[in-house]
Amino acid sequence: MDISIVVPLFNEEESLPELCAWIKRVMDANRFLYEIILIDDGSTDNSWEVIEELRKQYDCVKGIKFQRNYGKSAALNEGFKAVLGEVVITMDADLQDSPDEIPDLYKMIVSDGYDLVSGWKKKRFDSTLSKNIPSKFFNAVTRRMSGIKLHDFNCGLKSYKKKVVKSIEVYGEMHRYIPVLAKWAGFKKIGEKVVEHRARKYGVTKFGWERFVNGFLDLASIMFVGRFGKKPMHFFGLWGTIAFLIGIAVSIYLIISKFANPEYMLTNRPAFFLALTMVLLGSQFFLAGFVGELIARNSPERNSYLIEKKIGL
Ligand SMILES: Nc1nc2c(ncn2[C@@H]2O[C@H](COP(=O)(O)OP(=O)(O)O)[C@@H](O)[C@H]2O)c(=O)[nH]1
Ligand SMILES: [Mg+2]
Repeated sequence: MDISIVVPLFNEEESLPELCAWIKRVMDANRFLYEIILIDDGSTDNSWEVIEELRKQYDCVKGIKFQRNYGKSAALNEGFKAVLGEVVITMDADLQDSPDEIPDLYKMIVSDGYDLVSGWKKKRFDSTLSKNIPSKFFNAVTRRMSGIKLHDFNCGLKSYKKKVVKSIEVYGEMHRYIPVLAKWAGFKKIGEKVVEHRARKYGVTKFGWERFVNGFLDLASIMFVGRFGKKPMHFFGLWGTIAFLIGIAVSIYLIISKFANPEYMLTNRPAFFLALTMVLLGSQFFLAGFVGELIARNSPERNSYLIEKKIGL
């Protein structure tokens, strides 16, 4: 199979028939062998009934229905487990992403050798204040933190080598950082393609302001887990040592100056509180590091590595 199209969705009953018909048109024109995996994430409208109808109509449509709403990341993760195609395309169900982009995204993976290609909604048809401006800021921060040069991390339209999606685990709200997850998993050839973005035709947007808070917390955990997940002490130990040493240095200075000026009250001096805080903070960091190490040591994941190739085994 050439292409698996993974579509996570939540309450998109009106868009689905149009989406599938359009995908089919594009795929047939290019003679691709393909499947469409629709993941209904506990929709409260008739999305699932629509998917069942579509299944009767097209053989290539497959569906997964969650008991309740788990979020876009969970849906993508389940979809990724099911895919059979050599190239995996994810797209939104709301017709804001155009299936006409699929052939080019496919080509970039198979001919140009990209591991992952992310769409870039250069011209965006969403509200400027609640989407476009926050999104620029969010992308700039993610670019800095991850070192990946993408303009639009959270574009729903992306293509992947099958190996990439089978190597990563998407949970929480991590769907925004799939390129970062891919990079941590060792896939470095990450590309970008300007894609057409369209105004929402049916239904309403499902992502409000909470996505900012959750989004940045997730970025923090992703960076931490990626870098220090298997060796937490390297993080806590370093900062613990720095804080502790600063605390000790200030304490020594205070003791010396107490001998020099015995009439000077220690507790009246700001440096005293600095020393106190730093020593305590340093010890706390160390404790957190040790606890982190204990947890990492007991984790079933502690020795799981992504092995690229084996020979003679
Ligand atoms: N699985 C799943 N998909 C969702 C959820 N919320 C939104 N989506 C899908 O994610 C895509 C993008 O959502 P949308 O509301 O259009 O976000 P926007 O384009 O950023 O305004 C659409 O296909 C939605 O159906 C959810 O909770 N679970
Ligand atoms: Mg949308």
